[in-house]
Amino acid sequence: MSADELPDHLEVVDSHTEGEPTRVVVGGWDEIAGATMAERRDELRRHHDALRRAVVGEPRGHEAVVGALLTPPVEPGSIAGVIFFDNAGYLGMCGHGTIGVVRTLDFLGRLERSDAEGPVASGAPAAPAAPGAPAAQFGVRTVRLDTPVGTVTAEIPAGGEGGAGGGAGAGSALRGGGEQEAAVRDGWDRDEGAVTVTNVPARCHAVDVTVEVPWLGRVTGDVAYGGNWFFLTGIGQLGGVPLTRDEVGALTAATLRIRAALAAAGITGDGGAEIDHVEVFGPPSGPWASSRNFVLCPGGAYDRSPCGTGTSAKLATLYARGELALGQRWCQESITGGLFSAWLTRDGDDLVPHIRGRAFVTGRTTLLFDPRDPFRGGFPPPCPGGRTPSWWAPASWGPPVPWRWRARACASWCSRPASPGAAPPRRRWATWW
Ligand code: PYC
Repeated sequence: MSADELPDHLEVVDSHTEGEPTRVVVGGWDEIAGATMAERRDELRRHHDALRRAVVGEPRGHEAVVGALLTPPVEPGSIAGVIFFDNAGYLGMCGHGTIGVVRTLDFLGRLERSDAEGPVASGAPAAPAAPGAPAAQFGVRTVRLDTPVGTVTAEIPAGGEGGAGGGAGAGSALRGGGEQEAAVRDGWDRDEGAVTVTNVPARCHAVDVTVEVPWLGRVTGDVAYGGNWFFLTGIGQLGGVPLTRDEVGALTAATLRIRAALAAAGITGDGGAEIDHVEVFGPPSGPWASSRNFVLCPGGAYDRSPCGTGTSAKLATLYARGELALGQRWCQESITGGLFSAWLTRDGDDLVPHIRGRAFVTGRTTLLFDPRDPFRGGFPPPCPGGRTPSWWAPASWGPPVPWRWRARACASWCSRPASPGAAPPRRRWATWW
């Protein structure tokens, strides 16, 4: 599909989950061909990629937005299929996005409808026992969603009002101001507005993998899967940069270098899968959390939430190291202060992560695609290599990155086919610099 074939308009609902935005397409997008969710994702990638860029990319979106396209389900008992996408491409799974989708469906009243229709939600398995589970009187609706990497389950309290479009009411801990702060620090995850996702199984692929990274030196971390592939390392490996939001530029620069070095060294997940997320962990900002993280996403943006698939991968590495027991709660804080509460259960040989967090609907919008608009199909995201000027790097990382090194990294990042008539990527970025 080219930008010329975009629809006139699309209906979307925007939300954020612990700070990270999700844009769910709820109308105007035709059904995608394919018998499985993986086939539908591939169909989207091959023939409808202009829609992805138009929905999440600038000028309508921005680098952090994750889009979600709903499809009919492919598995019995599921209410829908969902394909997640971002500024760089398509995600296997997305934890914050699933919480956003479920909150959005609740906001639209579609969970009630599926309850009433019977087989959809009622076919779902019983909720797993959870540390800090919501109070029983709220009741729990369980819904299943099919993704390209498997079916996930989400629980949302019936009548939960905390994060829905109607806002917070009496009894909610999400009232803002001092009360919100108290809730965040004192059992916020028991709030009736929180959504719990039971993710696809997570696994630790390799521990203590060392890679040589330009200007950082040797960096050691673990490789794990939580619905996407991650390299997980400690902030101590990054030459003294603090794990704070003020240092997002330096953290982005460092993690981009780590990711490029992993690819150059041939370090992958199972079957040569690309490691497209890098996670850095450090101490939390207070006793309410177990750890704080910074997560580099595939398109070079950082996750404003603690990253659901990244937290799942973290649980698998902690378990592999004997540092987390089944059912033990891990509270992951993000660089922005967003929080996920998480724990593992076992299903046969599978380690199953559970992630609980809150989403808030922020808008309900009709996106318009004016045929006269030259940017109606968006434009490609800026090259992440272009987001790492050398002045972001602390002096301890060594001399400024030479132009030629950056040009090489950009050229490999920008290997996507250029649109007809566009300058070749390398020349484009070289000109930009
Ligand atoms: O929450 O899994 C997640 C996620 C992946 C990328 C952005 N968020």
